[in-house]
Amino acid sequence: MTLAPDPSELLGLGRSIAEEVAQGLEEALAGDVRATTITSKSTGTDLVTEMDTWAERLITDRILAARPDDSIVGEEGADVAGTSGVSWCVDPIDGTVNFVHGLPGFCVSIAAQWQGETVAAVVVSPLHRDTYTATAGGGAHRNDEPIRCSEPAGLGRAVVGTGFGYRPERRRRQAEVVTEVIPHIADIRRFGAAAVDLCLVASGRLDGYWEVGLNPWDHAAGALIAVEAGALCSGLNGEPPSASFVLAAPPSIWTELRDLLAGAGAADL
Ligand code: LIP
Repeated sequence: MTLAPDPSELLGLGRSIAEEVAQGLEEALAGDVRATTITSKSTGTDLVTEMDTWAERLITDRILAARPDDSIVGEEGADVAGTSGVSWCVDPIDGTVNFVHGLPGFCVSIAAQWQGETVAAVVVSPLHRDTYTATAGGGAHRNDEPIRCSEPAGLGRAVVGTGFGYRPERRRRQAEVVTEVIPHIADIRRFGAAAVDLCLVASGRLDGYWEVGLNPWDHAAGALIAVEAGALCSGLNGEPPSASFVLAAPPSIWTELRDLLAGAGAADL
């Protein structure tokens, strides 16, 4: 029988790798990222830089050097089948558009999963100087200080984040949903990296976040950090976060926000 791993050990490994990669990304910004090779994936706005590829290779190499029997899935195609029961879900640069434009908010996101459940998570946002971490049952931290989600009295006081996918028709619908939502909340934000948005909910800087169409590497780490900080994070009906829907918010407004989004057709995209 395979023994369950120690989440703290997985976090230590993931964190050291994420911080190394984040430093490399910050150094790359000293040059002209837009002058390097940039290609696109699903649509012309879904960018991949040389640094995405570099970062994913480095993360994969470092994990396998330390834990050769683990599995790895990554945004840029990493797909390693292991035997240990531990799987790593990696977004080498979440918020690639921010990175290309030198805007704060891109991050390195790494989740370690045991038998399908995320047990350790790290999100490093280098330009914010923020390292968010969590282990299952061990709480969430920013730069080693414990964090908690906010406790807004109601939706009218809530600053809520969201994101837009890359397909033009979906984006148009997502923008229409925002026009339905914004009259009922304090304000809306679109920062450009799902993992950071979830960590902003965890730290109480955002009072909620939703998005449709995310991939597992976008939300795996951030969702554990949000939940460990006291937020609720799931699909619209309480199911696990998925491409269908991710909604993270403090318990005090989760249901109100869910009802508002459902009424605005946020899931019908
Ligand atoms: C992006 C996100 C962004 C979201 C996009 C996309 P990428 O990830 O984190 O916030 O709106 O749909 O998934 O492509 O930069 O890794």
